[in-house]
Amino acid sequence: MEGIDKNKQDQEKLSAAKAAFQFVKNNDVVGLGTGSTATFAIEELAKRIQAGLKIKAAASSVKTEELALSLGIPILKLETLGSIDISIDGADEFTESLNLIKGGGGALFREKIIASLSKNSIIITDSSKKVDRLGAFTVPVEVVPLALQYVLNQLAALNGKAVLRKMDEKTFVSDNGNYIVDVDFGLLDKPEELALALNQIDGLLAHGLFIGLTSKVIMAKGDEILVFE
Ligand code: ABF
Repeated sequence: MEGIDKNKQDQEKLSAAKAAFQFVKNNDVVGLGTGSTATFAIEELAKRIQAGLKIKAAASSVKTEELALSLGIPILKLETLGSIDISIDGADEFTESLNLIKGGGGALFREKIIASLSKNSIIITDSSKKVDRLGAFTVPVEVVPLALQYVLNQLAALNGKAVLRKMDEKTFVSDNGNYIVDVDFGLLDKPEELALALNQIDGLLAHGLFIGLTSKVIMAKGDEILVFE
């Protein structure tokens, strides 16, 4: 990463995570994101529960659920929840208009369900995630395996350069048993239009463009906290 070392970046992630807790109230149902920034928030939440905060949580991935349970955070089943009071998650890129690319960690579908259920969807980031235009980070899409070739055809028709995600030389499989395809569409002039086009593709379960789902982005930059809403 240019311009910021990992320690400083982690410090910013932690500061952004702490700043999000001014919005968490007793008895809230809290949606928990996935990724290294969300992990800072989950660890901070555990400390606040030990100090007396009473909340219940919903997890956006198996990894997050395991971490939360190991830290004593009570977890509700996502399928039982009609709404979530507040969610705290990271992002791969965001713009000042609160559009995001998410899914670098492969948890985009559950993250999107949590964001969609949330009355207050808060994104926390270090200063590397803010961009003028989305798209330097490829757009992850989650694909039902039997539809892979069909979806690849449709992505090519949208001028996307698609790469099937691998991990340790094996095809990456999401928590939902699906593939993740990372698609390079170049820098996006109209992310809203691309999101609508991707929504039309059968077999494409979810994509990492989060448009109009975010209440605020809390970004730490050095010692400063910047809030975009
Ligand atoms: C999740 O974690 C994802 O949507 C996003 O891909 C990723 C960001 O990871 P990190 O916080 O480690 O940069 O929020």
